[in-house]
Amino acid sequence: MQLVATPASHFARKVRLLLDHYGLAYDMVDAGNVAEFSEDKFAGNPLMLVPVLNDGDLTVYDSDHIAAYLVRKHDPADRYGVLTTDVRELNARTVLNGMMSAETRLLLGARTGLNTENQPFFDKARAVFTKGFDWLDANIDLFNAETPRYLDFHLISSLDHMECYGLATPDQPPLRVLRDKLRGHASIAASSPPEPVVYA
Ligand SMILES: N[C@@H](CCC(=O)N[C@@H](CS)C(=O)NCC(=O)O)C(=O)O
Repeated sequence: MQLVATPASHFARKVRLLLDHYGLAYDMVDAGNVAEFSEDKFAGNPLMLVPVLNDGDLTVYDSDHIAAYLVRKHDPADRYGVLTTDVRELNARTVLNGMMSAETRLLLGARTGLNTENQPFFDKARAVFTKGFDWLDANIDLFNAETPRYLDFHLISSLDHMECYGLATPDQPPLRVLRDKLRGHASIAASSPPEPVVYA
């Protein structure tokens, strides 16, 4: 299997955490600067986003779609709760995906030369972090620091990425405790984002 991603990508990390917890081997192909849009960079994904999974003849786009594909193929018992139909858990997934998109908006805006300060479009992205942290704190019972599941992989991928790029960090003590406990698992720490890459 081949995962087209970047070492710092938060959307890719939740898939990598699942692959790692299953002990599935894969090669990571670094897509480099995802703000660029050369045709072949994204393994045929017309949305020009990573991650993309290549598995034999199959190509799978989108992190949650890839996660569900891996579960159906390798873990019918769904040990990490990827195929949940619980409405609150799926709301949490939606909130986290929205926060992660806000991260991308700010980073790629700045990376492509936009001034992201005092601009309503980017101010709204930053407000998503504040409101998102409040929502996560109010729904903290959905997470499990002792035996992490896909939702926990999702949370730590977002929080670590935000911090790595200096975007935001939660003030809520329970959320910080949860984050630190998740970071304490060697299986999670192993894929922590590297120092941010600065593209010329
Ligand atoms: N819904 C997609 C979002 C993926 C995404 O936004 N990936 C970022 C990198 S972490 C990206 O490729 N961004 C390029 C862009 O927004 O142009 C998923 O879950 O895989």
